[in-house]
Amino acid sequence: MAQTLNDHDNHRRIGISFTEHIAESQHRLSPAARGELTSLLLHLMIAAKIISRETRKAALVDVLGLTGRTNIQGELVQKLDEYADDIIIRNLRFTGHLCAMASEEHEDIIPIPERYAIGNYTLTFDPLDGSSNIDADVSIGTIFSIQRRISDGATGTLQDILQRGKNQVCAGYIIYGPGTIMVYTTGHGVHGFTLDPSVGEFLLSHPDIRTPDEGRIYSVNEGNYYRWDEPTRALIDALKSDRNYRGQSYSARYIGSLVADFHRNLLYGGIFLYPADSKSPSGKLRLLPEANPLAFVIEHAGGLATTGTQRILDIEPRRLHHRVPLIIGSRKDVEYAESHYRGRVLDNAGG
Ligand code: P6P
Repeated sequence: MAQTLNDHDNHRRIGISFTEHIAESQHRLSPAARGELTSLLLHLMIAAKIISRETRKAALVDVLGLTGRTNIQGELVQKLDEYADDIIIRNLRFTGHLCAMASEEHEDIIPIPERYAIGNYTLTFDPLDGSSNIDADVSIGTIFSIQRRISDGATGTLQDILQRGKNQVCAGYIIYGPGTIMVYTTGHGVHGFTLDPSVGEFLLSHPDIRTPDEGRIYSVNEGNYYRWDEPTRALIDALKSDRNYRGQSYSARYIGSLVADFHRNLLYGGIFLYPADSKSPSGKLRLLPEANPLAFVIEHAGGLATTGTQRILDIEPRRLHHRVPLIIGSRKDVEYAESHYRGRVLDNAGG
């Protein structure tokens, strides 16, 4: 007996392709849409598939690279994050959907070459975050943020890129780990897709992700402890003990790869922190290609993202590589963290 699917829920059917999911969602949510954002995302997924394939070879190439041979795979020997950056630019610039791009790897915005049409969106991305971990085969990821252009000139401008995170129309990431998983939101739920290499498609594996209201995991580089301010030290000391709003200690989990730490906490619950410290007074992570897209995802999954005193998505970007402290994850855990920076720490009763 063929399973009869409730059409309304077809877009939640495990195994549905990303292509079908995004087309159905677009039709359901904005029937008048011309499919520009859908097409943009499909081209981004092609780039992700190529990056996934190359990251799997990277370890092999590193071995080959040790022979010093400069064979066809020499192309792969170049820094993998530069490779990923190039793949994304080449696969997106011709689509006619973008007016400009910005990459963590480039000091300035990336214009669309004159030979291509200009579109109504911008793409800001971190092509391969955590790539210093690739030699140890640790999960790494691509993070992306899409905004609607606001300028009206012939080409996109920095103004189109320097928009608040709350204006994003779409954001997400691809994590290259034991599997390659793409997580995205357009503001209507957060959905995860797993790449099936035998099909060459991202298939729905995590429909409607909701992050737990409170977790049992905290993720921070404790090697920075003596560079933190007092509220940050007090917060981490509390999470490590039972002297916190939960009355029980948290487990420490820190991979040192933002997308991997974020993805685990998104699914299991918990809090990730990269606070400001005496060495990085504005924090280490970048607002536009990292904090904003992950904040957009976490908020649409029921969580929060803050600097400790300000909602990430409300921050007015001052420059392309604007850095911010980032505290992100389960709602109650982030609220508890914020209470330390307000000077009135929430107690067990959350009072
Ligand atoms: P630290 C990787 O270099 C990265 O940009 C993020 O992926 C990660 O969360 C952070 O830096 C790790 O930084 O100082 O703890 O090594």
